Amino acid sequence: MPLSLFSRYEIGPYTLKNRMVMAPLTRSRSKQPGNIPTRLNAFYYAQRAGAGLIVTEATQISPQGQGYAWTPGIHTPEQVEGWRLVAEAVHDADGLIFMQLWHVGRISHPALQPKGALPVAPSAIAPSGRAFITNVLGEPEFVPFVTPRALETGELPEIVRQYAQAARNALLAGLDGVEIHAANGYLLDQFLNSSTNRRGDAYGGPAANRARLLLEVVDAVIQACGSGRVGVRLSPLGTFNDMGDEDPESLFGHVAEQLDRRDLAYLHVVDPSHGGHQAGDSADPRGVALMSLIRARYTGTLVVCGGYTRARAEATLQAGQADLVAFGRPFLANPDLPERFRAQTELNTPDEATFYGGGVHGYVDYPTLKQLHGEEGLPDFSVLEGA
Ligand code: 8OZ
Repeated sequence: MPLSLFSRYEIGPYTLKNRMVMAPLTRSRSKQPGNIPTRLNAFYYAQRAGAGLIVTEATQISPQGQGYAWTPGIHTPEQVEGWRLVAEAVHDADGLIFMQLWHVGRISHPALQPKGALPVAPSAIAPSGRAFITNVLGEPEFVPFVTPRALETGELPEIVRQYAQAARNALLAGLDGVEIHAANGYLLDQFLNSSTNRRGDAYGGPAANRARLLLEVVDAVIQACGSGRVGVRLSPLGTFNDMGDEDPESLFGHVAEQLDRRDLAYLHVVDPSHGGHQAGDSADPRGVALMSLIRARYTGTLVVCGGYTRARAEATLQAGQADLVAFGRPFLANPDLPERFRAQTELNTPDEATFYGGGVHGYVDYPTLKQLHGEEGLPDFSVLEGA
């Protein structure tokens, strides 16, 4: 059989049944108070266990790491128990699942921070745009970002320690590994990019300094989990969350080279030739060359993500430009995406209105092909309401 999305693939100690990764997707549906995963969340992930690998929604490593209402954490015993439901459900459905570890840095708001503190960042530079918080009535609200507080050099070891502890907690909950979120304008990406990092210490200035915090986190998490259970996600040229770098080729070339020395499970790159998060974002013309540079410098498993169709994913694998392809919105709306790709059949359309917050609707009620064709009944969602 020629290499395809449906060939097996080995990463670290695991064999993926296909080369389709479910991309990390924020859904803001954890139990309140406490940001705790639930049976409903477990059901959602288990529905998508046909992926070769699931990467969970971004999950905060600490209270300070939270930047959006209702996102789950992995820093309390209750959260570990909640994630255990998710891991067990995915494993029962023959899936593999890594947890994406997240500290948002400046993409937060005092309303979400312990004791109403300012969010933290490499430098005191406010992002443009708005934070997604809840008001005193617990209703969702968008409010302008504030200027964050620059972290002291002496605070960084504690953040590194929190990543390692979160990784241990993820394994304790039964997840198969972790992905360090260093993309999309959150804390580690804020350290990487020159537009958000104006530090004068060993963590600012030249690219090698700006990459230091990421590499310290990677090494600490490897110590906690073993390198074969650790992935890293980057978004070179990304503009989401008001990001930018003066010399992305040098920065991401250096990061790819450094990560290559660490025998990771994989490097996951948000394809810079795709454009950004928002519809209408245009592709950066430097994207294709930068992806080739990363592919050349990083010799391990490369996962790519960003607007891939089945056909483009197959072509990317055949051309040797990546080893695995991650799908976000297609997996969100099609729990049986691998089967649909195999059958080359129609896809459900994702409903943006139900992406963040809410319950069953727009979460676990996207039908499978078999349900659409009446070959299978719909689950009884009432048992999941309020679960
Ligand atoms: C969209 C909305 C909220 C969070 C990311 C974790 O961009 C996110 C995210 C995306 O990586």
